[in-house]
Amino acid sequence: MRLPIRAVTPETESAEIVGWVHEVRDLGGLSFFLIRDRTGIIQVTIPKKKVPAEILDVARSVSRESVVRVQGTVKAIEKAPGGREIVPEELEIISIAESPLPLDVAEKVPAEMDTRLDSRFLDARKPRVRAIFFIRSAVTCAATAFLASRGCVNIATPKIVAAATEGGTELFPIAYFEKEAFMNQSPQLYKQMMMAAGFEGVFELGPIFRAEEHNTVRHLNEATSLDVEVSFADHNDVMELLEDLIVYVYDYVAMNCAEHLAELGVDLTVPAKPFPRIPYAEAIEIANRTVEEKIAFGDDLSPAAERAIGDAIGGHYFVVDWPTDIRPYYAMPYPDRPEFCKAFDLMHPRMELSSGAQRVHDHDLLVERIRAKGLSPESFEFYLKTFRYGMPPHAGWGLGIERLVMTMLDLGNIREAVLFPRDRHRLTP
Ligand code: AMO
Repeated sequence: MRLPIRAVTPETESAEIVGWVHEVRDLGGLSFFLIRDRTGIIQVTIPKKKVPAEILDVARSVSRESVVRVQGTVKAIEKAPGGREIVPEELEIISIAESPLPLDVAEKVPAEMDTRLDSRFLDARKPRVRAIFFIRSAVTCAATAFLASRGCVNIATPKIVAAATEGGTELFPIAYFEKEAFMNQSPQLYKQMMMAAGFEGVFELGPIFRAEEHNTVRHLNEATSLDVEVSFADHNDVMELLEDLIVYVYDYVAMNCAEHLAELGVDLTVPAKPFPRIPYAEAIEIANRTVEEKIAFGDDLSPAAERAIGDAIGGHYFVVDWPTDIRPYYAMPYPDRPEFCKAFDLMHPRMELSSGAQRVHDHDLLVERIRAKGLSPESFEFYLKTFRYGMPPHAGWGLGIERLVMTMLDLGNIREAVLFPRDRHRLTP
């Protein structure tokens, strides 16, 4: 029976393993292979004089990254990875790999990001790259389990839609029979509609599509968002929920992904609660102490401003109390100072991770806000309708999963945190 490579120890007497040929070395009388599966690497040693001729024939014809099956005797040997090796009694090539490889999985030859992404399946065989995606899996599993434990219902909403949510720009139009349609920018309208449906708490983990022209290390044209909406809650309630989630997920990864973190050389520090809440006006003051291009009241925070504030704070923080004019129509203005609204951004010192707000739940005010943004209430009728038959007050947020993983693991490029990135220039694989 096949054993995962990690399960083969110096005490194992005999083992069958299946994996990819990571490295081949020939030292005259001895051949060495390193065989890799998702659990680890093992050395296979072939003493040429002691093994049957068939094994030698197979060993000579095998290429790097081929899939092989090895059945043999396990021996303790100090210098080998894991302190053990296998001397084969059987060696079988299950699937031969062509040579040369488009990419060096053993990472002796470094590769550019584009080369890596062109052969992502090979790139993902690298233990370091695999570690990122195993941690990403832990992050999304932990985050969704956390939200379910807080009573939120897992929903799925359409990605083919008729209207923009985050303003009229940055939409991908698509051909949808005889109608005009778009790829959805955010589940915003749908998650709010489920508050009208009485679900009280919902979450969705899914793709968002942004036709942003800029090509940066922190933007994708298809990203993954964890969206949350909660009824009878205000912006403070959902900020607390978000900060609890971040701490829970960091904790979970620290406890369950030690090996993958070690593979990446990441010493994970779980952020401490509560994260500072910094009013927008104060945030621009902090930024303007050091940034060259000053931020005027009513401007969005530039990447330089975000860095400056991040350096000053040194950890996760919220920017709260934003000017109503620069937030979407659905953000609730403060009743006593309507030029500010109950919107927030969750920031990592390096970049924005999440945006959210208490929402406008009053139909007429919402229509007014949509108009004030120069949008037409008619195109939002399917959404506005849900505000006319009993809509509870509600609040929520959207959290970018790639940015969460990128900042958690200190990755230099958001493309490291997504298997098959979609950016300005990349549509395959
Ligand atoms: P926003 O547009 O700020 O808010 O998006 C929420 C979060 O999603 C991530 N994100 C992206 N990540 C990578 N590339 C992109 N192009 C990209 N765009 C967004 C970010 C961002 O903070 N409807 C609101 C959320 C809400 O209010 O509930 C929204 O979509 O991490």
